[in-house]
This record gives sequence, C-alpha cells and structure tokens, in this order.
Amino acid sequence: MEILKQIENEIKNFQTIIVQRHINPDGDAYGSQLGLKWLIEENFKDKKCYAVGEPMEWLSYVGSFDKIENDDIFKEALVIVTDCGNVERIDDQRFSTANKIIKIDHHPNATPYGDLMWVDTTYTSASEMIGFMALQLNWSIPPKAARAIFNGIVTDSGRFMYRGVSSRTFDVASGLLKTGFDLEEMYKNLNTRKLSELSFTNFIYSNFKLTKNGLATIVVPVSEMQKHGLTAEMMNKYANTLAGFQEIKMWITFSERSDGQYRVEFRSSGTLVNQLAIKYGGGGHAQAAGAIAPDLKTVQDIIDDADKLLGE
Ligand SMILES: [Mn+2]
Repeated sequence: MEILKQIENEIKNFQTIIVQRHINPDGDAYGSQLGLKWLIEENFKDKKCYAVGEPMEWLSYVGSFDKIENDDIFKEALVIVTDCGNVERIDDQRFSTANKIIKIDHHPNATPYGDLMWVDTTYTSASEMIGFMALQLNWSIPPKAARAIFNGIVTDSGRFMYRGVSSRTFDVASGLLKTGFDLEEMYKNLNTRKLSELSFTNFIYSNFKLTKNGLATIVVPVSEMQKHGLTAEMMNKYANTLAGFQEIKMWITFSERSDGQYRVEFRSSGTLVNQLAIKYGGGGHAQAAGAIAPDLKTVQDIIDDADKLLGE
C-alpha cells in the first residue's frame, strides 16, 4: 500500500518523531501510540521518538508517556496522531506547531487534519492499523509493542466480538502473537478489577431506568463518582455495563462532570446512535458514540429523542 510507504518515508525524513492520541485515552489510544513509538525506536534506531499525553491509571500496565518541556522540539518534529478523529481532542495541542503532521485513524473522517492522512473505518482499531503497517513494511516488532497493540485491538473490538472484526484483524493478531509476548499476562492485567468497580457497577444496575421501547439510561451525579474514585472522563470503561440484555436495545450513560455538564456515552445493540450523538454536538461510531450535554434539560431531551428513535 502506497500510503504505508509514504508514512515510512516521512519517518525516515525526520530526526524527531512525536506520537500523539486523544485525551482521556482508552486501550486503543494507548496501543496505537505506544506501539508505534516502540516500533519506530526498534526499526529506526537513530531517531528520537516521544509519546506524549496524560495517562490513565487503569492502563498503566501498557506503558507510560514522555514529557516534552521545550516547545521547540515540536517545531522540528514529525507528529503522528493515532486514534483521534477531531483536532480538538488531540492530547497536547502543541501538535499544531509541528513541521509535519500525519493522521492515522479508524473513526469516520469528520475533521480531516494533517499533511498526510491514513483514515480507514474498516479497521477495528487504530492499533490494528499500526500492527498491519508494521507487518506490511516488514518491520521488526518488539514483544512489548506487540503486547500494547494487541491490547488495543482487544479493547476496541469488544474482545474480537464486534462486526468490524475481519480475517485481517486475526492476521494482524497472529503476526503480533508470533513475537512471543505473554498473552495471559496481558489479559490478566486487562481483566483484573478493583472492588470499587463492583460497587459502582452495583450502582448502575440498581439505578438505571428502562423505557418500554428498550432504552436504558443512567445518570451518574458527580458525588456518586467521587464515592468510587471515578471521574466523568473514566466512564467510558462502564459504558457497556448495561450491554447484553435482551430487553435493552440502547443504553446511554450520563456522567456529571466537575463543571456541571454531562458526558454522554451512547451504545446500542443495533440502532444507529452516531446521528443522535452528532445532533448533540458529538460523534463516534454507528453503535458507540459520545457527546456532551450542557445541563439536565438537555439530558432529558436526549432521552426523549433516543426513546422516540427506538419507537420508530
Ligand atoms: Mn480507537
């Protein structure tokens, strides 16, 4: 593929490469970003490569990030942004001062940015794209990069269960496994929870509301999150708590933020939710999307709209 060669050439052209991803990173953001950083370090030993952005505690087993104090480093660098559809959500806005910018993403290309773009929604994850790129370009893959990328594919594909999973996904997974990283250790880290998660999950199960049309909603006040050591930004981890019940066709989580607005996570078992998210200023995938609601009135509007959609 031509685009992969172009990306590789840009990496060769620069001495400094900074890999970035979206704010409030998830497993895929971590996997695609750190995976790419470690691949570059392995295959282009003369380059200086950074991965920047705020960490998430629950993903600390994947790896950690670099700090760049000197803004000038960005000016001479190639920035590669993975897993981030919109410019506003790029963690560390200094990216815009970079000498060259490459976008690698699997979300719909709502806001195109960068000098070079590889955007393809047929991939489960940005991590799958990075794994695919490494295999296509015959890069050497260090086990820690394979582990991070594999973890990203697993988390963004619903454990290889979403429709977007293809034979290519498994080809990439197979290539990553060949590096010999410890799969069981990775899954153990991914699946080990804290008891506080159990009590928070209990809160969701005890308090969600269900309409006749199959819409389940839960509004989480900031005080409830604090009780469990959570913030609205960490709520995407709980977005699928109400998944897998026959009677629930769509489930929406509203999490109050410290500024009084609500983070909204839309999920469904079939109904398209991204248009609904877009109507309220957000976006995302067909069956998994997000938005911000400024107040409880809007929360109620979203609930009414979603219920009407399910009733149609
Ligand atoms: Mn992703």
